[in-house]
Amino acid sequence: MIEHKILFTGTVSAGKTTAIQSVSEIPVICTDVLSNDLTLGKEATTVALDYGEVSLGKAERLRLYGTPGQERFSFMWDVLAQGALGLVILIDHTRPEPLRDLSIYLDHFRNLIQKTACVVVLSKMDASRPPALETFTEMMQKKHLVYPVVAADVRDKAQVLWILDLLLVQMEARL
Ligand SMILES: Nc1nc2c(ncn2[C@@H]2O[C@H](COP(=O)(O)OP(=O)(O)O)[C@@H](O)[C@H]2O)c(=O)[nH]1
Ligand SMILES: [Mg+2]
Repeated sequence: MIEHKILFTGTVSAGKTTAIQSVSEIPVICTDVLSNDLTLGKEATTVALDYGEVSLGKAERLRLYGTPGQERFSFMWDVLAQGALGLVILIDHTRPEPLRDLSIYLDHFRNLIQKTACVVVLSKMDASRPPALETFTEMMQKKHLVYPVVAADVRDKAQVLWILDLLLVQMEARL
């Protein structure tokens, strides 16, 4: 059995826990706690990690880890990044500065991304509302990071499998 560790990161409420729950074949281990931080706009937030698993055929399994969103838990980001073979960055497009959000994760995980694979996912996106998807791609090109940027609804299992496929294609290209 070949196993790959995949890490989901990104802003609070972008859908990290949801994405892992959408595809996991085991009950997701989730460390959400009730939050007293009303600015987050939701009652529960992840403080340590999420964990789920999905198998690809008989010989391969992905171990899916989700980071906490809040930057004050960023010490966990580095712990969780160890040994990861790919990174999914989820950006909630409805937040005030989604480009700035993306920049924070790209900068923080730059070493991991350059050694492995990355997909940027814009969640909750309404295509009529700026910034356009191309703006995110252009920002990454300026940082010399050439990775797919897609809009997706991670509540949908098929779309999360597609995101994982976009990562696996890059991983295979590196072998
Ligand atoms: N419209 C939309 N809502 C989403 C999407 N992903 C997650 N949500 C909702 O956003 C909320 C926060 O999701 P959650 O997975 O807890 O975010 P996390 O903080 O990144 O783990 C939940 O109510 C989800 O149902 C998405 O792709 N589109
Ligand atoms: Mg979460």
